[in-house]
Amino acid sequence: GLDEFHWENYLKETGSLGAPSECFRQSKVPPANEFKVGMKLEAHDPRNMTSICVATVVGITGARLRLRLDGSDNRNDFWRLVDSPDIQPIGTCEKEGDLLQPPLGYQMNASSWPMFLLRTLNGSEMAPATLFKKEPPKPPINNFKVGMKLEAIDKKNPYMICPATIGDVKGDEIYITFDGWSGAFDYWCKYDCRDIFPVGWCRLTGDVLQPPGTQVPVTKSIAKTQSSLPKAAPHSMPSPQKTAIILPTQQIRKSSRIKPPLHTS
Ligand code: MLY
Repeated sequence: GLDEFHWENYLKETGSLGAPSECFRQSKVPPANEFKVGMKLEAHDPRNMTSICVATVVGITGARLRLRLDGSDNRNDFWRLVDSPDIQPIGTCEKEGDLLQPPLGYQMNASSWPMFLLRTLNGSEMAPATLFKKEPPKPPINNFKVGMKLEAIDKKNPYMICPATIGDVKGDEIYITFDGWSGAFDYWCKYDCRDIFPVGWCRLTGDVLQPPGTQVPVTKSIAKTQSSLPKAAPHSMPSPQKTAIILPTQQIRKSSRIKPPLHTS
């Protein structure tokens, strides 16, 4: 539709550039996702990274897997890339002389764990080793610059990948700001963080890219791209400050957050 999000238009409108793909710790060609829902694997428990647990693929989204730890509930799902070092084939743990652990919040009595493990793996489809891809190498240095655009995972809503901008750079750290959102979701991370992707990643992988928020107007960057735009009379140049784009959805979104009064009659 007309209101669909397109990076090409958006980069032009905001006078910005995507961060070069070499900046990211991601494969230039995104890894193929050949996993299937129901397959089991080993995963580090995100709530207790030292323990390795059995996980089931409960969803596929682009190059990522939606995972649920066996013996845990459905409220702690997490997402991992198929080339994440946090996942491995069933049997890896044992081969390395480790034991598969119950997840944090294992709902049953701890003494039931060995039998639970046996039953959960018995007759299950185990993801073959060939589906796990090697983690790409770290780029040697932090090459991100303030203003560069990217696609980033919203850590508070980790199924969401959203248009974002580098807001700050300090040593090996970068500040991820979410376009159109007030700042509540922004975060610092290492430049080689696996949660950030070059512009176009979602289109390539088939993952869902969220549209920018409508909370705050998107900053239009200054001067540098004006030369690349068609010549216009100086008075008709857009303001280099902020371009206010007030969409009707802003009102809808805002008001939907306010709970209506309870009617007693
Ligand atoms: N339900 C949440 C979702 C916010 C997502 C923000 N991300 C995309 C930066 C809300 O509307 O507050």
